[in-house]
Amino acid sequence: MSFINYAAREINVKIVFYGPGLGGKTTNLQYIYERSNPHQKGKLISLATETDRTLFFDFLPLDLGSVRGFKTRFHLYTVPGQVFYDASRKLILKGVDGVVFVADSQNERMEANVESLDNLRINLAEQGADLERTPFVIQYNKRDLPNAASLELMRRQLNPKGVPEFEACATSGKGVFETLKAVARSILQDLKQMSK
Ligand SMILES: Nc1nc2c(ncn2[C@@H]2O[C@H](COP(=O)(O)OP(=O)(O)O)[C@@H](O)[C@H]2O)c(=O)[nH]1
Ligand SMILES: [Mg+2]
Repeated sequence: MSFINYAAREINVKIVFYGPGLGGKTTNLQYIYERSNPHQKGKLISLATETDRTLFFDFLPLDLGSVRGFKTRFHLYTVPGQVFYDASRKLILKGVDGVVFVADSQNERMEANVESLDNLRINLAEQGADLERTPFVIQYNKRDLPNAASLELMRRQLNPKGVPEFEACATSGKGVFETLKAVARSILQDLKQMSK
């Protein structure tokens, strides 16, 4: 549910990075934050729980396009991945415009990936949203690790519908902006469709 600020001529959109604990959501956000223009970004805010942190910041990327003369301000959030933080995840998902699912490529995390994706679907449905109708991309992170599952296996388990997918190594930044741009593009397409 994007929010329009007429005075500033800005459309505010919310992007949530979802996925299993320790998959690399926070690393993605930190990488994006560090490389965003200081004049275009807000503070990096961290809400800490005992074992996990939710990160948030907003920025105004000038290269990601505008809609009908309105600039778009992106609000990026990570969710805590651990199973028991479901209430926080639900809260963070409220009013989401687009989702990046950060999957952990390590073989032994496949079950956690599947579980987290199911959890995303359920939590969206609870707020009357449908993952199939939400701008959504998948990132296969940690491709640099020797115990990474094959792309075919990951695709079969996590992306049967063939949404845009990206291989990444968030620690080096490989694939991070490609992923972000893809979800941004998909959100902007939606907005343009709605404003017709
Ligand atoms: N080898 C490798 N490690 C990564 C990658 N992305 C994140 N990590 C590491 O995985 C751990 C968990 O990452 P974090 O971003 O905190 O995961 P989150 O729980 O999803 O937010 C950290 O030690 C990261 O440095 C990656 O692409 N490759
Ligand atoms: Mg995190």
